[in-house]
Amino acid sequence: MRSTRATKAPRALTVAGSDSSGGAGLQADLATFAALGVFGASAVTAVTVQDTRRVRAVHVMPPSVVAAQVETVLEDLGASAVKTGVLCNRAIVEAVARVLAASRARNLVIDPVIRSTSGAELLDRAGLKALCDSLLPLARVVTPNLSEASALAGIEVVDLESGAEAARLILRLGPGTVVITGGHLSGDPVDVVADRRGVRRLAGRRIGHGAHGTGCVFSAAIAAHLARGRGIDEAVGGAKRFVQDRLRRAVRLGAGQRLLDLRAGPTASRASRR
Ligand code: PXL
Repeated sequence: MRSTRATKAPRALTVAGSDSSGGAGLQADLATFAALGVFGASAVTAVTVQDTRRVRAVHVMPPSVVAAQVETVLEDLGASAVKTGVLCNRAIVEAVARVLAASRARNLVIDPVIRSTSGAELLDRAGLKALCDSLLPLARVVTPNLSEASALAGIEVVDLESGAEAARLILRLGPGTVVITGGHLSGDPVDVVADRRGVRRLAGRRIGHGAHGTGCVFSAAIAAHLARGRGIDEAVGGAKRFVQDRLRRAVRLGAGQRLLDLRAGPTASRASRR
């Protein structure tokens, strides 16, 4: 009998906010999935009004609408990996956790977004607690930056030593792997990775002065690699290379932060040579 799913093509779902600038959020996630050969679906958690300078407004979706999107996509298309970004509040976190647990979603990547670079709150305090209690235990990977790691671990993360300690503490909340991204460290951006095997460092090179959406693209790229059947080390390493490559070609499209170049194929590299 023919399967109702026509192909086994890899597919991933992002549960995230819309970024009207296109540089972060679900727009960056879907572009990343496509660039890495993965079909993308999305469940919208919030609509942000923002440009390259700042977030002007956040319009939060009803939790039931978020859960319904996730459920509907997983029932029909399925997903070989799921990524979460902006989740806003406890009700959305808990609704998403419930649906993901019920559908036994695989390869869950959590980007625990708390604030935008410009300072807008994208997850409130109760939402953060719910993320720790109900979402992290389901996660294959969680990818906090330094300040998100501080919030999750409850200790100040300022260097690689405190990063390693925080990674151990976050691992106890239940995810399979913790990757603390070092982009905000002074000097070279070294990531701290913790799993059952222990804690290690992943060296990187500083490229320019960062760009809007780097964290979204990193976690989406991990999800894409997992969706394609890669192991966790390959997925994290591949995602880091992807971010570095696209950061090298970052462009200033507006008056504020640069955006990663997520355009497909040769167009992107031709444009970057001009
Ligand atoms: O980069 C974090 C982020 C994720 N998702 C959305 C955002 C931002 C930061 O501004 O707006 C929708």
